[in-house]
Amino acid sequence: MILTVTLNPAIDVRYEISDFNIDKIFRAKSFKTPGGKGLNVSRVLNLLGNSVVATGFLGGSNGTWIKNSLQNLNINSSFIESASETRNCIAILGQGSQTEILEPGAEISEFELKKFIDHYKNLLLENEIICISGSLPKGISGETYKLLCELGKNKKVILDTSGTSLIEALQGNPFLIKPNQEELKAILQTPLDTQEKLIKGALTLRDKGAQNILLSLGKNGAIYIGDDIYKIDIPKIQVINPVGSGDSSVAGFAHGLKNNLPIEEILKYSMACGMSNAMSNETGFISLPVIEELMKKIIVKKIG
Ligand code: TA6
Repeated sequence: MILTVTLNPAIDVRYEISDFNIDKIFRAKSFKTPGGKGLNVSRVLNLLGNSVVATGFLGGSNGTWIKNSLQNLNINSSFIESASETRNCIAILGQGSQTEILEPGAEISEFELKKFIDHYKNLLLENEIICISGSLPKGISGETYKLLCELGKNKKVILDTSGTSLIEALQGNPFLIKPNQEELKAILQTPLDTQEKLIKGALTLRDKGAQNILLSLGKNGAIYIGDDIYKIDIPKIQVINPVGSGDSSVAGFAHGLKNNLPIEEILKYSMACGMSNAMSNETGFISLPVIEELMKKIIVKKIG
């Protein structure tokens, strides 16, 4: 099975408001999904036919709602209960634009964290691929991600987080990190306006401990730095909802890894899942026929 870790899950509430603007009142229907990055990864992995177990913290009535929703989706969950309520995250989708409002999340006590670490050690015994995603809840430092990576050092740990949580976790030697261009720019505090600068910048994260790097470049595809360096070119698509595309691309990568595919195929899966999510209204959702079509149009070139 593949283990997904979401320490700061959320109920993702989506509003589709085509003429959204500030300073106005809108009446809109809400769509809810179990969210936080790792739960989007879980849902896409499940749609790709993988067995997944989702872990992290859940609390209060929002926590119960997420647990029940995962059960309805046939996704195994094994969360630690927190005394503090799980958050809501809001996404407002306009025409080709999105506004996100992300709550900070539950406060996790030292006791709850210790309980989780013991639980995680047990879950590691049964899972080879570990996807750790998202922000950290209050009460948990970046050191925690470093520890989770270290504990999983004999496994393949995919870590998708940003800022200081990412920097601190690099010493734990995650198998893969997946920053986007903006996140890399924020970390390095330098303009990254050429492919050469992007590769050089990403390589500094490898020097800090990441084993492999998938640098996403939005509509310009991605650069992968592993044993070799690859540029991935993607076809133009009509974006409907980009929320969860990064998470879907993590799921695509983990799926390829799980099935021992060659790296070129893994990268194609990763991109196709991200794009399929962006082409759908739903967050953390993919369509298998769409993926099949997209895979034919993605070009993976070895550039170094
Ligand atoms: O990637 C989109 C999304 O996963 C939403 O589902 C929302 O829950 C949010 O990001 C959470 O991100 P965070 O970085 O705060 O954990």
